[in-house]
Amino acid sequence: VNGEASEPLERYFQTVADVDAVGATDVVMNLLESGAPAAQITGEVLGAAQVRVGELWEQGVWSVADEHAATAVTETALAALAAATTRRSGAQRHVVMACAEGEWHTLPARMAASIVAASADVRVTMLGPSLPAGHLRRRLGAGNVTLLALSCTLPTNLIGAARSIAAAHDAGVPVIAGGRAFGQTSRRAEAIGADAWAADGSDLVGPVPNLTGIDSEVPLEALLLDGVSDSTIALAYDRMIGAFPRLETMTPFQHARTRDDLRWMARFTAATVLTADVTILDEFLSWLGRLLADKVPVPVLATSAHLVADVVEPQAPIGAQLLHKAAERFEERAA
Ligand code: B12
Repeated sequence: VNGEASEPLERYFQTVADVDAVGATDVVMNLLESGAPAAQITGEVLGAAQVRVGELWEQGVWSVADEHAATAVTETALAALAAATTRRSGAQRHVVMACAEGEWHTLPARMAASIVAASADVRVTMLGPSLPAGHLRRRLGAGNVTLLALSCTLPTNLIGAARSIAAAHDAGVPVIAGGRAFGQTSRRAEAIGADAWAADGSDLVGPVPNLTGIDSEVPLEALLLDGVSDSTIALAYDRMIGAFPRLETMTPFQHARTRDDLRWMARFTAATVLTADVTILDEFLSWLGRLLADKVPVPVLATSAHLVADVVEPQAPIGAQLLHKAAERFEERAA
């Protein structure tokens, strides 16, 4: 796939944009027949196309419906690829793939799982979206599991991921964590007690990590910020309207969406408190700034982050400090 570079990606993306699942499957199967490894097709074609889908949604060019249709096409193409490459094996190793509680991005996990399933002697069980830790514990406790592969896409679901890791350790099963929420280094995964972090599904056929048995106790502040009450959000919201009276003219729908955004600020702060990794808040505020670029000016967004920090401070002083500082950095970056 490399070299003449993005050509297969462009061909594939066209089928996705046309919602042509048959064409998409053809592109993928042709690549496989011409000798491209499944992992490369998954990462550089299917995965790269999905990243582009996300960007088009983020820019408001594509609707949620366009994204759903595109994702359905990639799910079909991935299923065909997996069916063609999965090996029936003696299954020395049994990898259970699960998504953290709250996590509905299953396609990244499925991509990683299909890469593993293409190796001999590995069996993969895919447990799908948002799995409560108690039920994961029961499934892992049934025995005969070598490894839990834990996928997490949204950093706000790292709290659920921490619970999943504790459940696996309770069952004596080591955990390799992966997915977008963990970022580009092992730092966040280590912070929540994972035994290893991996960027790629192919790492799941490497050495099984030792079970460290470390369970990160989710800090109370993180839990309070993640479950921030409606009345706390309403307080920050009222102060925001007070500071920017012309926002009063927004539609009821816009008012509700704005409160949602304030809640996301508190929840991404929770993930930052949990992992002690401030890049979570930096990436989030940059993302929100891009998402709202033509609707909300940077100073308004920065001020609203400060207001959220103020209202959560009595319950979450560490988080409040982290959010204030991140709001300052956000404004500096934008200047
Ligand atoms: C499709 C999609 C959805 C679908 C998912 C359907 C499905 N069946 O999966 C739906 C509609 C459910 C969805 C919902 C949401 N989404 Co969404 N979604 C996407 C999109 C466009 C593609 C996801 C995908 O297929 N990725 C496939 C590849 C690209 O993922 P990957 O993480 O790189 O995975 C690779 C590796 O990380 C690795 N890997 C993954 N897991 C694991 C595990 C292990 C153990 C290992 C070793 C490796 C590994 O292997 C993969 C293959 O190489 C992404 C864009 C993106 N960049 O991912 C947005 C995106 C992730 N979503 C986003 C958002 C905001 C949301 C929502 C909050 C929207 C909303 N307001 O409701 C909700 C949240 C849902 C929830 N609570 O989980 C944002 C997140 C931004 C942020 N700040 O973090 C993104 C980035 C879009 C964007 N550009 O803004 N989404």
